[in-house]
Amino acid sequence: VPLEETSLPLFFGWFLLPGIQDKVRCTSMDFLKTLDTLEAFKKHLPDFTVEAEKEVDLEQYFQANGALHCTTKFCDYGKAEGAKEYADKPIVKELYGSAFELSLSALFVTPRTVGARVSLSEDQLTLWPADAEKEAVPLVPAAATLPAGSRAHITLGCAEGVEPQQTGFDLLEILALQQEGQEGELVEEMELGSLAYYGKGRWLLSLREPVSAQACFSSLYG
Ligand code: 2AM
Repeated sequence: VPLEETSLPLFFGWFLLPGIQDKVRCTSMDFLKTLDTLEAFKKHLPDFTVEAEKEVDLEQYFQANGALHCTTKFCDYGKAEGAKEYADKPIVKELYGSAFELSLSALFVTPRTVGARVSLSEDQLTLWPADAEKEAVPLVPAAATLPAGSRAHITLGCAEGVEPQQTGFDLLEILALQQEGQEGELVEEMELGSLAYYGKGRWLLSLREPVSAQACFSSLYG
């Protein structure tokens, strides 16, 4: 009996190749290292942490978890809604194991998560589940009106006790503010790009040069 008929994976997604994982981790570390030394960050620190601390070491604050990837469909071994339908899609079968170039267009930090925004191409959107943004509506109501692919991200770290899926919700919140016309408060032109503040401890660094990341479309059984 083929494996696919006995069980479904934990999730499908694009898995970054090892070399580019190191590069993305380094870029993220550099960003965190710089961010927590900025006066603007210190000024907004009370939005970031409820504890009456004067400083926070962001590299310690976030815990990294496993291989870097961009989840397309969380299947939970078949228990998640639409898991089987996704796994059975001809395009998923056809492109399974293929190589892709993901475009990482921004880094973001919130009191809960740090992540990279992935800007999906038309081809990549064919693997994006139709309901990915809708699923987030109970937590981020404006997600209903955001374009498909808005939730696409790579989790780079989570604060203690925070689930990785939070990263996508945090990204959607920032994109919803942008859609409402809030540009964020431009804080600083950094080497990597422009840093803007969106309130409530939410920071977005729009990369001057998007990072192109080679990735394989596959799944994880875990
Ligand atoms: P992430 O995509 O934000 O990193 C295993 O837990 C992977 O599946 C993680 O990468 C995680 O989050 C993602 N994940 C977990 N639960 C999810 C859910 N309900 N919806 C979408 N993705 C989920």
